[in-house]
Amino acid sequence: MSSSLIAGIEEFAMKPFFRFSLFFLILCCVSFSGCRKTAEKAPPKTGSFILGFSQIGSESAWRKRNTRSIQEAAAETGTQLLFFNAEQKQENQIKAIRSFIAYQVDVIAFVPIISTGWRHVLEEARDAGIPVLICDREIDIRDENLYAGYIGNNSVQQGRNAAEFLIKKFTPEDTDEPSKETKSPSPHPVRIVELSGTTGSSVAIKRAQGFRDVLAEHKLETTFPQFEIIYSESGDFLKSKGYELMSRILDTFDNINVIYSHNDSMTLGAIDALKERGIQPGADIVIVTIDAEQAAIDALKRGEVNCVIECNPMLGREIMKFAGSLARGEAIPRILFMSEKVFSEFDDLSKIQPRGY
Ligand code: GYE
Repeated sequence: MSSSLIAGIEEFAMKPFFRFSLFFLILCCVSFSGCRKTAEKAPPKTGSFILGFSQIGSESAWRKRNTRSIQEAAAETGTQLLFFNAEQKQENQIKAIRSFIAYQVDVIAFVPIISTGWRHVLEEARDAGIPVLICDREIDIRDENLYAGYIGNNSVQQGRNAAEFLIKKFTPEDTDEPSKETKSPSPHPVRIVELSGTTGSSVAIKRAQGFRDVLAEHKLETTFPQFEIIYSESGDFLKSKGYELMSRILDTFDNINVIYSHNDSMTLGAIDALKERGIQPGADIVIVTIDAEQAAIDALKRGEVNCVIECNPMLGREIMKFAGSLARGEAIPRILFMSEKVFSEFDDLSKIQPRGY
């Protein structure tokens, strides 16, 4: 093993959660040293393969369920899983991918915390003949041949679904039933604040884009209701930052009609900030949130949230299936979007199954 690689491993192995891996990695390299792979490495014989997986962290209940889904699927399929938690740092992901290359895994899979900065390490994986699977979040890269495929969520559609709910929510129902209250159209635009996800992540970028696309399309079609995004800032998908951000927004802006939050963790923090000020979430301010954690569904049932857009964390089985194909040298689809639902106050909420996260 080259001295620079050992130096690299020693450097990150001094990190608390990588210390164990240095021992494990050296142990494995010694035991596997005789089976060095080259760029033309032969796919493993039938049976188990070795998958190196770099996970972002544990920032939300959604992420923790995503991690469990991957670990459960590896156990179910007998896949040898090298799993590294990057604790929200891209540099830790890059180091983990380099250690997977050094260990000569059969397949690498990772959730790119942000969409840029991956070209060099993906070129190293290509040169080592190791296929790469992108999971959950997407990357922005010129040479798309540097990865085999993407499994995850359609974040643009999630943003579109959020805006489509708001248009339905704020458009008066024409009704011929005198008993039904007809909403009197307000002359003012609906004022929206957006709690955005991690800056630079494909999920935050695309959830924002899909949301804005639908509002812009709506504006072209009709003059009412109009929507205005008065403020947007990242809460990094964290409950604590959702609380802090919403507190600051409430101190700064009046007349907020809607909170559009890129994930439930930030939403739950924002709800705490609203309640501290005597503001009734879901009534005084309409709330649309993404993920569909149990806590958000429970808030929907209490009327504290108005719409929950599902983002499916259960990627494990598809990841193992596609990684197995790659390990055998077989092609996989370039993109696999998971199926996702929308839950809102317009639905029969009693039919929602327990979420499991
Ligand atoms: O919405 C959020 C997590 O990448 C789709 O990341 C995922 C997002 C999810 O922190 O809860």
